Amino acid sequence: MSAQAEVGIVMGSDSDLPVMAEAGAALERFGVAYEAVIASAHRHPEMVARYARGAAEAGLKVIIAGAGGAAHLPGVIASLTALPVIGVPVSTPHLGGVDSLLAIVQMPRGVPVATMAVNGAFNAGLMAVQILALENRGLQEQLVRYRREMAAQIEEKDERLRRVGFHRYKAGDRVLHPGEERPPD
Ligand code: RP5
Repeated sequence: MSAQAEVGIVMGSDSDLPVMAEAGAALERFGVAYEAVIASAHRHPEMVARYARGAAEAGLKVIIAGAGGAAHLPGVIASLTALPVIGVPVSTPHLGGVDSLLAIVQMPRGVPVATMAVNGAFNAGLMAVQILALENRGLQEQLVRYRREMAAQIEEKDERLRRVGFHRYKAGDRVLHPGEERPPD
């Protein structure tokens, strides 16, 4: 039996999947159970309302919502639940995601959405982990280790740069951030 999901990752379209999968990657890194859902605020508002209204009762503690363009999904979900909602503006072909960012970040007083950077789904996952860690000692310890790992990697990069020199330090050789996948050749 799979574990009860603590985080719901909701996206407005399957075209958001490549970006929103990063939120799942962050949660998996910390062993946090989540569910992923496609539910559009414009194309299927009833489904969004049902999901948001039932989320707390279903055992979710945090919702991550990502959408692009007229990205009303995170705000609509936030209006229908008292759970913390983390918004991920997904980049768009015409306006580069500034449209998504502004649509998500400019919430009215009283209904906040914690808005990440454009395509910042990995950080959304991390933010969810940090919220859950408030009541979970194991997650707190994992977060401390994660930060230490990042610091160690900076030192490793610095050491390599000093060793091989500015011109021989190729970006392709660079040490990856914790949780970052090496891009395909
Ligand atoms: C938004 O419209 C979705 O979140 C997606 O980012 C964007 C485009 O959706 P598709 O036309 O690719 O389904 O609602």
